[in-house]
Parts: sequence; structure tokens; C-alpha cells
Amino acid sequence: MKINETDIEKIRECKKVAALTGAGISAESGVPTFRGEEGLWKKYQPEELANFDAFMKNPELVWEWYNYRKELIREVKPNPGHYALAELENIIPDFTLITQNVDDLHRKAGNRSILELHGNIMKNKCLDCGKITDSIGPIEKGELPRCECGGLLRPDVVWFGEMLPQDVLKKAFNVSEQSDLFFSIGTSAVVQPAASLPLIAEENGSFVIEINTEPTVISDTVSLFLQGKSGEILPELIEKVWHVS
Ligand code: BV8
Ligand code: ZN
Repeated sequence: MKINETDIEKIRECKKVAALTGAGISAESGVPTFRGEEGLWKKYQPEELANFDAFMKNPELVWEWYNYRKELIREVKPNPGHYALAELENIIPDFTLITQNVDDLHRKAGNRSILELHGNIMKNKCLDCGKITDSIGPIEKGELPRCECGGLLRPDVVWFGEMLPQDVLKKAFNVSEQSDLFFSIGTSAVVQPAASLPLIAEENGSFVIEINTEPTVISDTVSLFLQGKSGEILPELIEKVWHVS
């Protein structure tokens, strides 16, 4: 990882840190990304499945997709990239993790102050009474998961065209604006409004570090673009900047 002494000094002085993560940070745990070549699901695009109309048209298919992803996520573990961010929360008093991911891996890795912009795949919401449950009893083949009130359950995630939880989003905007150091990690930075967070940080004078295996639409505007795997770069960066051995 190429980083010069001046940048190391600058990063070390920062006190208010925010990190935005996307599917890329979970790739090394074996969770497929959305737009990667392996894609998440045979022939469908996430946008076709992760939306309310698709769900109402074919709830079985959408539940099949989410159950497939939940099975996957139950098997996987956080990787060194997740653990590095958990360590960062312990090193920096004013640290906030903002994630677009719904895979719960940051919580498993030990982060506590987490803003889940797009919800959490392990939680379900009732279409009728709005009750959130985190477990579904056994369902007969071809049956759909239902709430005890009889209402249809949906995954408690934010679909395309749906509002993000307003309190969570407001906090995410605030910490991005107030930050003096902002990380954009493993996200293609295309999905709004999450993708505006690095730009807001940049506008407010934060030092913005992007970590991604590929350049993205924001790579040439950030203060430092570190190309590579977050599971490798993050531990190395922490070593260089904060564990001055
Ligand atoms: C909203 C939860 C409006 C569900 C997700 C046209 C039509 C309709 C809508 C829109 C439109 N134009 C814009 C919109 C808005 C839309 C949007 O932004 N669309 C995009 C596609 C153009 N946004 C919305 O609809 C949002 N809501 O705007 O509401 C509104 C306003 C007022 C009133 C009512 C409504 C809702 C967006 C949330 C959608 N839900 N997920 C689920 O997960 O099933 S989005 C989904 O994409 C995931 O959350 C994911 O996190 C997110 C972003 O993707 P990434 O995380 O970036 O993942 P991706 O695969 O793209 O990239 C991975 C990156 O990692 C790559 O860059 C890769 O290079 C890198 N990488 C890979 N391996 C590694 C790595 N990096 C480091 N290390 C590695 N090892
Ligand atoms: Zn209900």
C-alpha cells in the first residue's frame, strides 16, 4: 500500500472519523457483491429484486432470493477488514460506522456505533401491523412468512425507491459533515443517497480515503485512493498510522 509520510501525519491528527462501507468489505468473507461479475443471483439484477413492486408481484421469488442470501450470510464470518474497523472504533473516541450492507457482519466483528442505512437482512417487517421480528417460524413449502397478526412479512431492508430510515440518514449526514477523516470502503458509490456522503465530507474539508479493488466514480475526487482489498489495506493502514511501533 503506497502512502506518504505527510498523509500518515495528516490522518493521525484526525479526531472525528466516519467510515462508509458497501458490499466490497464483505466480499472477502465470501458474500457476493451486487455489481460484481459473480453477481448475487443468477440472471436478475438487484434493482429488479430489491424493490417493493417486484415483491408484491412475486413475493415467493423475492423471499427465495433473501432466504438464499440469509443462508449464505449465516455461514460467513467477518474478515480482517471488518475487524480493522472494529479496532478503529476502539482507537478513535469519535468514530462512526455507516454501512449500506445488510449482512450484520460489522456487528459480529465488534463495532457498536453502526448506522445501517439499508436495514438488516436478518430482520422482517409486517406489511399490516409494521411489527419487526428477527425470526421466522418454519414455513410450509410454497407458504409465505406471516406475522402473528396474519400480515405478510417482508425483509426489513430498504428497497430501491424506498426512503431510508430518516433518523439514521440524518445522523449519517451529520457525522459525514462534521468528520475530519472519512473512509469510503468497498462501495461502487452509485446508490443514492449513501453515495453523496463521501462528497459531503469532501466539501466540508475532510480527508477522504477510498479503499476499493477498482477505481469508482469518486476515485479522482477523494484525497487518497488506496487500490486493493479492504481486508489487506485496512489492517496495514492501522498499523502504519495508529500503531506506531
Ligand atoms: C431512494 C438493500 C427515493 C436491499 C439496497 C432511478 C429509478 C429508481 C430509483 C433511482 C433512480 N435513480 C436513482 C435512484 C435512487 C436509487 C439509486 O440510487 N439507484 C441507483 C442504482 C442509480 N436509490 C434508491 O432507490 C434509494 N431510495 O432514493 O428513495 C425516495 C425519496 C423520497 C421519497 C421516497 C423515495 C434506496 C437505495 C437502497 C436500495 N437498497 N440494498 C438489499 O441489500 O437487498 S442497495 C444495494 O446497493 C446494497 O445495499 C448495497 O450496499 C448498495 C450499494 O452497492 P455497493 O455496496 O456499492 O456494492 P456494489 O456491488 O455496487 O460495489 C461493491 C464495490 O466493492 C465495487 O466497487 C467493488 O470494486 C468493490 N470491491 C469488491 N471486492 C472488494 C472491493 N473493495 C474492497 N475490497 C474488496 N475485497
Ligand atoms: Zn403484523
